[in-house]
Amino acid sequence: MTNTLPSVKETVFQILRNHGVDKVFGNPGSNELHFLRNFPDDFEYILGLDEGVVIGIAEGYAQAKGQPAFVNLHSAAGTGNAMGGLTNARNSHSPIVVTAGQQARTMTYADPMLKNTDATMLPRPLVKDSFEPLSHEEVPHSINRALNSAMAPAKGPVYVSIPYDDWEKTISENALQLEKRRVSHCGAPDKVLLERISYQIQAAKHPVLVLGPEVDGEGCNGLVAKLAEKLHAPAWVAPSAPRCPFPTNHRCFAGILPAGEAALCSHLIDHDLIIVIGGPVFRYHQNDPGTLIPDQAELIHITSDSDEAARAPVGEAVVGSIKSVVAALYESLPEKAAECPCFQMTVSRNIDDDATLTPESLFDVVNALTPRNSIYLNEATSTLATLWSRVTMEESGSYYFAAAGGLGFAMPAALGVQLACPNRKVVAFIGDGSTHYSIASLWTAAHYNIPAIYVVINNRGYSALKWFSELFGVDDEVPGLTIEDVDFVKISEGYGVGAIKVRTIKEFKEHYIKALEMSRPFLIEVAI
Ligand code: TZD
Repeated sequence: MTNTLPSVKETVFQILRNHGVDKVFGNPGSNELHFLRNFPDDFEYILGLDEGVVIGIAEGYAQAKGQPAFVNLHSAAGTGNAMGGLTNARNSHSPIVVTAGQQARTMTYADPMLKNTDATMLPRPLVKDSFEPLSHEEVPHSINRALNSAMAPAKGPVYVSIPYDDWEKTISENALQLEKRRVSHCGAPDKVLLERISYQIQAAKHPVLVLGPEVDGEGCNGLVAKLAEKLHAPAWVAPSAPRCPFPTNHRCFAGILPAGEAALCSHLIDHDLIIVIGGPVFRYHQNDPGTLIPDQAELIHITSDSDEAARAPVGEAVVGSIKSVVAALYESLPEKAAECPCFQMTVSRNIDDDATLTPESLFDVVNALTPRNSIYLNEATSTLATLWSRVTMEESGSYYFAAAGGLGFAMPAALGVQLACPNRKVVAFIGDGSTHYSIASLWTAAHYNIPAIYVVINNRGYSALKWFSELFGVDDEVPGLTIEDVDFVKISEGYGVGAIKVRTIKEFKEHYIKALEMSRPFLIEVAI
């Protein structure tokens, strides 16, 4: 028997240490103050000024670090503000534990202010699981379970609502066991299954790879590059991919697939076997009805996400560790005698000082000046294809994009990514429209001196929606797609982040080079 048992709070911090967590991303309210009181010295509290910022920072951190991010929000209202971010976090498989303070147990009967009614229901279906402990003794169990569940394949956010009068109470002795628990995931691919798939791949005349974000999440970029080379197969990035799963300067890199049925299928028309690894089949955006895959083609889907496999409309799925499956497949395949052809598109670049500033020339300059292992985020929505065709991304964890298309991701996620990767440069491209959704990220950047570079591409409106309006044939009829007269330099400086507005390539180069050398955040507004 232990004489003095620790408090719920002490035990929870021990559990967090055991999971490698040393940061709490949050925005507090009265329900959270008991948790934050006497905050331990070996933890850092990162304040976001609204919950969209908090969840975005946590998402960037969790993805880049590959470890759980721990979030503390204020009851139902704080959770509500975080929901847009949770749509992205769920789709990007980000392991985030979102805690929210509940009113005191002794008071919830009266429906007081800031009670989180039906707390476990509120964040669904945007979380993998959701708990509200029935007693204070259960709090450490719920947090431990949430951490383990968030990290279990397929990873994702998990929610825990905690009454604030639980934190200072004493745990039950058995909860001490939680402080040293560990859950590991493994699983070798089944031999017979592997042989069959390998045989099918070897029999294909023109295989093609389609790679999703999980390849990057598992750090298998190099492995799939070797697989593509061995197969002499072009490697496409899956439509709407929120991460970069393949080195974009590799001879097998074919580009990013369009996000509509017909257009996507037309890119795969010459292939008899489509091997999809680490992503859904397929994540479309625009309604472009068509055949799913070419008539003569078969499809093999390798994923760790059983739901992804269950809902795919075509092909055979293998659910398991994509790293193990791809490694085993690679080993099983024979080398080809001939040299692997080059599938890369060539682009003509323009980085002359006198050239006009366009998304193309902007990305060309960025590509020429930025260190190779840098990390990019993109939320300048009409420039996505341009970035993919012009910017070299070689290493794992080089690119992040809002996985559900919810704007307000890149401003805060850039900070989380930079916190997780202090030795890599982080550059976030944000459209002038998107910048507003999590603009208060600038305060966190300044306050904690997180040296991300923001490039605000200001085309005075919602260009991507203008493109969609043309696609839908409604371009003369839609209001609200133009935004004028916003001064991002003033806004940025108001939050404490230095900023400059540029109009020419020459000016951009000058200030971008300076920003790359800085050890503090900086914002460059680019008038396009
Ligand atoms: N609100 C949220 C939270 N997410 C969204 N995706 C949208 C609204 C709708 N939306 C898009 O899907 S793209 C876009 C909006 C408003 C325009 C973004 O404008 P921008 O970039 O200036 O950031 P572009 O390059 O001008 O499109």
